[in-house]
Amino acid sequence: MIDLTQAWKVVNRVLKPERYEHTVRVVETAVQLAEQYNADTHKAQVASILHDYAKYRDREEMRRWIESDKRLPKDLLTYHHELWHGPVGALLAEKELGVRDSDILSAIACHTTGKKHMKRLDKIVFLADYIEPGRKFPGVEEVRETAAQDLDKACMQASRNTIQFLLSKSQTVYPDTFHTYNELIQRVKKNEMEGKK
Ligand code: DGI
Ligand code: FE
Ligand code: FE
Repeated sequence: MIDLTQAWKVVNRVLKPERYEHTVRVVETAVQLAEQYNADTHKAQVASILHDYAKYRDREEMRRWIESDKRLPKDLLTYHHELWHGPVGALLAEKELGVRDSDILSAIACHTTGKKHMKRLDKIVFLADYIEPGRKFPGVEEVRETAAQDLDKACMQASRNTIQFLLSKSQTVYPDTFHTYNELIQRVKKNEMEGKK
């Protein structure tokens, strides 16, 4: 499997400088979250270094990968192409870079939208991409504060903010984005109810 030095070299080659800088901040944030929430810091590094690996792939190439690889959900094609780089990035990390670890591939694949039943590493990369210090989304400061306390709640807030943003622009929302929010808001409410008992 690719080592960290090789992974950094690869993304340094394929990403524009500002996207590479974003990646550096995502990795720093992901490592902090992994330490805080007892996740595998090595896997968190590999997944976050590679999370935007396919960001600058040609759109038609990504379309062909989605059409031809049976593991990729076809419904992606009917949603915004901005959503394609995660799932395609995971596929290409496996094919081109030899990444075999299913936790890492999953975290790369779902970093933009989240999904149902996210594992700890999925949440860490999803959240690190949202709260890295260069992000200026409305409401991001609240999510940063929550991230210090409650991983599920912070991911819920990130997906809620993204959905609100997309609705305010009359954009479509990919089902996995809703699944992330729905599952986590239920869990957060349940935890808060139990906390009051
Ligand atoms: O690749 P990055 O820019 O670092 O961040 P990202 O992978 O989270 O992609 C962010 C973009 O994806 C952002 O403009 C919001 C958009 N997005 C997230 N979920 C959805 C979505 N866009 C649509 N149309 N539908 C979604 O469900
Ligand atoms: Fe991304
Ligand atoms: Fe990113």
